[in-house]
Amino acid sequence: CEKPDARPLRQRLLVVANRLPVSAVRRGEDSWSLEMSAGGLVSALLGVKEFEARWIGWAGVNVPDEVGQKSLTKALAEKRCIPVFLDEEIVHQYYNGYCNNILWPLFHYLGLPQEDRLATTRSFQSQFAAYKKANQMFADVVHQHYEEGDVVWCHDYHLMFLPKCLKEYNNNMKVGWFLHTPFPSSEIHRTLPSRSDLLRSVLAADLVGFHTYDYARHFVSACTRILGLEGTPEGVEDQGRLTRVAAFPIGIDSDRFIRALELPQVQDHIKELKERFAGRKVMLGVDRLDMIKGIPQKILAFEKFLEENSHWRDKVVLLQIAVPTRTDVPEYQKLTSQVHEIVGRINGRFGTLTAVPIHHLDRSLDFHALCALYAVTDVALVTSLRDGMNLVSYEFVACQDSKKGVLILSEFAGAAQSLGAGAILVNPWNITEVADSIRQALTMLPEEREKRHRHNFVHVTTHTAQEWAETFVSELNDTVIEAQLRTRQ
Ligand code: ADQ
Repeated sequence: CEKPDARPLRQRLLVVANRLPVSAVRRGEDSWSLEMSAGGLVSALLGVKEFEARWIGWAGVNVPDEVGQKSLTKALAEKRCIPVFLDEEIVHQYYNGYCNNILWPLFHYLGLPQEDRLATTRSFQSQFAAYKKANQMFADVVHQHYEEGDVVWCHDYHLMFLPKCLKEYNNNMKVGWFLHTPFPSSEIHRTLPSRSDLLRSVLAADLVGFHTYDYARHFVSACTRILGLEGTPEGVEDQGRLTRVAAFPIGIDSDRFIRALELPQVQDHIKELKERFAGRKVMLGVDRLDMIKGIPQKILAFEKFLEENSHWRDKVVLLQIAVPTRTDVPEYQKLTSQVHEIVGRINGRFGTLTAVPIHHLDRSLDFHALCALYAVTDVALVTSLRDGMNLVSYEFVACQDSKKGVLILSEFAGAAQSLGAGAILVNPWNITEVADSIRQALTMLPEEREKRHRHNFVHVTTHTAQEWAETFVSELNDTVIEAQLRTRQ
């Protein structure tokens, strides 16, 4: 039997992400309630048996006092989570500012905010300084908990400075970095005042991963054009040191969705939904309420479809479920009002006393309700203007093995590269094209639906989240071994 202080036999994996997979709510001076959130990354890593994963990140709460910090650290340790404490000012400048106001829109081709176009503006400089400071705070916590042999996997655009900070602590640390958003064309990246600093610090990692080959290619060409470094088929070379760059498309825990469909509570939900929408085809959109998701474009395309196909008006309903995010940011508030206004107008125009064509919910659904909705849907609509991958399209496919519904998918989502052969691909900016694809999807013959669904279902159930995580980490281990062999030669 294992001694309590024995070192684990499995390799330790330190997963560093801006947010921990746990939300903490303070109940008293030293008491906390913790709720695990089941996002894609969490379920990916829960399924990986080969490694012993620990999480390092911000718990999403401001804990200014030492008693609170100690008690939260203790409570989180039971969930294998290690907190990074960020104060309100840092969160404002680093998270709301540099991450969400600058990097997020830029990486999704929405450009830089007008007032930040010049590198000299105070807000840009102070936000970038806070970004670097926050990344250093993450590095300090990693350094405190690091043990020789650990693998450190840094996630996303919030932590582009982290690989450099970690290697400054310990050049032998195995460091991987993965981006969940697109990496834009080098022509876009070069508009960023801190473009070189960010690229250089990401390059300090041993392995850099993206969802698609295109994003990896954009990153390599940004390094060659902006930094003047050499791009090779393996990655980017700088003075004899290679940073490996590759595509690792994420997946979902498809079994979790498929199993959920058998549960009595999900079956009950399915029955209710079928009764509620009997005689009408169900179209579904599930998104965070973010400008990258193209929600207004989707709804306008649906309006155009109703306009041009009057016989469908009382035979189809669009359910749009949108979780509000970043609600304190003015652009997001504007988007919410815009969506409400369009939905109101269309319902006023095409609704009857007994039915409306669009049901729009501004909230999150629990997992079981979401699975039931996916299962009863005839046509799912994903119209992202840009999206790193888009897991909603995967989740829909996983829940459709009996119905074999149709997926309409934006060609600007990473998922278009994996589910493109089964989905109807659209340019979400082209409202006429999306409206036509809605008609095509609603009238598609069963054999065609079956063929398309089969293609996507096989992909979603074989390229899972677990496979994604295992492939990335084993590639990182191999990359470091190869680099060591190269230096010995
Ligand atoms: P997101 O932009 O959040 O992720 P997505 O990949 O679609 O986008 O994942 C959203 C997740 O939230 C899904 O698991 C979905 O079920 C859930 N969700 C969305 N709306 C919901 C609602 N109303 N109720 C309940 N759950 C809801 C970022 C990138 C993506 C990339 C992922 C993973 O922007 O491009 O695919 O990370 O790398």
